[in-house]
Amino acid sequence: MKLAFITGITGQDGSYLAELLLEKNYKIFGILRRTSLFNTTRIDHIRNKLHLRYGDLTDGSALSNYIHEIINNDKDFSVLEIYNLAAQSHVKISFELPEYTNDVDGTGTLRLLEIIRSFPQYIQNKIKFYQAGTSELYGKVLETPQNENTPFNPVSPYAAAKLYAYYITKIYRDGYGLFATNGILFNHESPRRGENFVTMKIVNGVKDIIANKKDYIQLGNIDSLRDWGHAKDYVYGMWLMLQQEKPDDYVLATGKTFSVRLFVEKAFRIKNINITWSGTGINEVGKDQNGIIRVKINPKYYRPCEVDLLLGDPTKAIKKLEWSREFDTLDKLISDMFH
Ligand code: NAP
Ligand code: F7E
Repeated sequence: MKLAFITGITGQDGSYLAELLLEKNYKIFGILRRTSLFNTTRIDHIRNKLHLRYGDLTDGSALSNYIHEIINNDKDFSVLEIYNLAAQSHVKISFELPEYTNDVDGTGTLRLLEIIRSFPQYIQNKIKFYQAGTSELYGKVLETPQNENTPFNPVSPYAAAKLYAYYITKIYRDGYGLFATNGILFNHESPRRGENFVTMKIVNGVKDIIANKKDYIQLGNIDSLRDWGHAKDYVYGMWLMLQQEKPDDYVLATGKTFSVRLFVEKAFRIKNINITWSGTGINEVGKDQNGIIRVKINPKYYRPCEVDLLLGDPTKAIKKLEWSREFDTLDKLISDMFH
């Protein structure tokens, strides 16, 4: 029996990964974060096939009890794949919650690795660990495009916490021989993307404008460049990473970069609205063909430090993992996000 334990199973990636692993007949375990409102909307359609209980990356003993219980109850398992996807994943919010972000995204990773290390060798040999690393590690980029050898230069508390998680994963791999792999994933989106990430905010904004629920969208820096792919393709890449004989680090990216500004234009164009820009800085606006303002700049969405340009080189994943993408253009991604 193949087992999978997914932290962050209620999130965008966790929900797609759970669907993929169900198709592959894994027995899937996951943790739910205690919140005052239900947070399972992304997995409600498969919930009866999953084994879920409350847990939190800040609570090491609860995680340990759960993982020990999973292994004790299925002693003859062939493999336990642990996908650590849980995180305070919002870069801007990490400036407001730096300690919490560090505790969850950084120390949380260490907690899981220590739990794996607490098992006898013959059990450790059957555990594979995936760490959800990020292109934010490259920060103010030191070379373009970015690949597995590009030096990191993080510029947010989120990226600093993920940098710790990246290195502690590598250290436990090199030092203790754990099967521990870092994915370095560039931005990936989907209809399940959180509403306060820029792509979903734009798509929802366009929908609200069409439905006459709002007049315009307010954004921060629209000149940053991102390499956007589809989450469904990226969770497939995560799974491939854990099917390899040896652990390693892999970049998943599209190899193309676009500005937030262009994303705005494309999202409106799908609904037959042509945006033209006028003004500069915080006075810049985007108007539709009737001269009505549809986009305004609000500096409250600026970050203390910005990551200006991300462009990934996925050659290693394509060659070694034979990774391929179904959503191979930005237009395909955006139109899927409207569904
Ligand atoms: P997401 O939609 O924000 O999901 C994050 C998940 O983590 C949710 O299930 C969330 O629970 C859970 N979580 C948050 N704090 C937690 C805590 N203290 N304990 C346990 N669970 C907690 O993020 P995503 O886009 O799916 O990303 C998945 C992972 O990949 C994250 O680690 C992210 O940092 C990383 N990543 C994402 C991208 C991207 O572009 N999407 C790129 C590179 C790396 P709730 O549902 O209760 O909030
Ligand atoms: O911002 C700009 C913003 O928040 C993208 C996370 O999944 O990918 C994600 O991090 C860009 C930035 O994603 C708004 O300044 C303008 O330049 O959608 P985002 P992100 O910061 O790139 C990486 C790889 C991760 O690992 C993270 O977990 O868009 N931007 N105006 C805005 N961003 C937001 N959120 N809201 C705005 O109004």
